[in-house]
Amino acid sequence: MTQSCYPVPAEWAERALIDQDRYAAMYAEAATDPDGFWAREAERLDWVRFPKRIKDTSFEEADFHIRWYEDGILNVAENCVDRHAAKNPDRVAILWEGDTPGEERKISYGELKDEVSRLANAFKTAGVKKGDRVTIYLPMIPEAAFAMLACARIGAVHSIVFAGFSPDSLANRIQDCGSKLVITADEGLRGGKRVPLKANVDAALGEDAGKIVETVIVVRRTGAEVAMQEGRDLWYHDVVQAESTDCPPEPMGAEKPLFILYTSGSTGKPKGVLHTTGGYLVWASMTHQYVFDYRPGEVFWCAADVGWVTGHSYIVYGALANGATTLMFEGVPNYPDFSRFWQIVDKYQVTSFYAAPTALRALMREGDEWVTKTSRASLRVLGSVGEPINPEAWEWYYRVVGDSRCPIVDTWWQTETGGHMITPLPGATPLKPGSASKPLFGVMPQLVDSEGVVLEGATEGNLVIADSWPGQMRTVWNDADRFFQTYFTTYPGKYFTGDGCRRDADGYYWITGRVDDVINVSGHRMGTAEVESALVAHAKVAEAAVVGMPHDVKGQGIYAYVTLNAGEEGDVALRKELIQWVRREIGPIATPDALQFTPSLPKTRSGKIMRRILRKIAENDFGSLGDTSTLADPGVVDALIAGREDAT
Ligand code: 6R9
Repeated sequence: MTQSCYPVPAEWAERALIDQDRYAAMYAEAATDPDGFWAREAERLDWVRFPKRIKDTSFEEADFHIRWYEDGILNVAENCVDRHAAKNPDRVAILWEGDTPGEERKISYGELKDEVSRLANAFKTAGVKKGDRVTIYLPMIPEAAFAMLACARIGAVHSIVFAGFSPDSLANRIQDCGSKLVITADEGLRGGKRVPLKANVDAALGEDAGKIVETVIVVRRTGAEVAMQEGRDLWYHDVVQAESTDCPPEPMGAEKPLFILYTSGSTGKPKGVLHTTGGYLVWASMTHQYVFDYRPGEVFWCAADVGWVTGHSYIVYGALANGATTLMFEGVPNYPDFSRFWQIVDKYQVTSFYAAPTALRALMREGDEWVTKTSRASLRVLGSVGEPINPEAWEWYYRVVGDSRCPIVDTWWQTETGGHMITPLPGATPLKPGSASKPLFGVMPQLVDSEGVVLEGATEGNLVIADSWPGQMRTVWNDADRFFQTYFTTYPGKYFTGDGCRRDADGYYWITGRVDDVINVSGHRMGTAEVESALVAHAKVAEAAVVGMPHDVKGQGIYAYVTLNAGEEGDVALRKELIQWVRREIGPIATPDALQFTPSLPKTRSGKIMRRILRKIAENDFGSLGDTSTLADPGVVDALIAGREDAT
């Protein structure tokens, strides 16, 4: 296979913060003198007390602990807001572009400080104290960032639930972390469509979650009429109006929780990934600066949603810690037409643009003209995140969007890692389309075989990280045991990422995708077990197995195999009903792309479903089903193949 490689352009090597030599020197220093390296990187933040203890970590079972900057004291909102407001009060912190073209807001650092302080005071008035949890269920409006920073300001722990999740998913997340306050909007607006957020909150609080939540603050976004429950629900504009803009930031220990973000794993129940204060912010700030080669004054646009980790680390925390102007877009790439992204780039003179391959593939198939009719001359760096980017989409991004001028940083990382881990640096790394390339400072990737043997040189295996880095998650909320079991027992002494990976002869890493029961739909993680439990919750379903299938735009689609209860008939109407059912239970992102009824599932004699076979059939690849002799009933395979064509 021939493979293209783009050298670092000379002008980039010259002007970039980090060139090839500097990358090598910094990588070596972080490995040999982590305390020295990370103490220096910590200087990028303002500390109430600068830490003396820097790295204190062990992945070994007997002595398992992850602590960074433990004796340091700081406040995240102070670092993301106040220190910039003091120096540059008029600099724009947030540029907001609404769903409808022409709707916009500009919030300066000075204004941001007032907004965040008022809301922080309103949280306090509502009884929120240091360490309490607040659930944020908001669309992409500046109030989402205000709410995050207001929590950070008073030491409350936020848990953002993506506004596309269902009332049930919201209720589960509220209950798991015990939020006493929920902040939401009357409705969301995406691509001209309204999302009934307040009504979803009401539904979520109907049952057990309703016993925990004391206050619901509602932002007026569309002006729709919504039910307000006396004694519980308050309008945002009423509560903040009554509050002062003076709210001293709470001094926080570096290892105190900053936020919880739920993410899918191999089991049915999403995990509450916990990030803490000091290490996370150093990591978010450092990666934002180096990976996008960010310079003050530039306009940075991360097109993710704040409901995902990418939005947390790069729309809000990393960008604002660096005093950047961050762009927040409420809408979608194809509304009102396929040119929207690039029109926004021109309108705000965006310098860095960061998006998921799924969005690029969706735009790519609409033709180049939507892109080429815009200028995009302001762009310097392009970023990709969330899933492997196929070389075809990479080349299109590079040639058509970036006019063969802008380096592409293909950033591999996870909710668990807090920020970028393996990625090119624009002034240091020759680019290979489809490869996330090289590890960042302090990141020690290894490839291991299924026995845990470390593989050297050009090879392929399971991706593990051999030592801790500051942005690493600290625990699963309320379940330290699950944290250890999930990430540190498969390959003892190492963090297991759940991803497969290839390393080429130049030491470049190529992520091949998940090796566990997680599928990546449009850059969003979905646990197959979550979809399965939603399906079996339907009265007519006996059993379900869900696998990923290749999908042109989404990367992976969701393929469900369903066995019905005796006497039920799997017809077109029921297929539709089940697909809608999953959508309602979890949210639109979990909507199955294909659903096949089958009299039984392929199981081993010990009752384990052989997903390998189900994946092959979903891929329409019947020739290489592998060994089927261990199946309890090998005949099931023929039935599955016969039923394949009725699946969609
Ligand atoms: C940031 C984010 C994490 C999973 C991860 C991997 C996949 C993310 C990628 C990538 C190939 C990249 N992934 N970035 N695969 N190349 N540049 O997406 O976090 O939602 O937790 O997903 O996404 O499989 O394990 P999260």
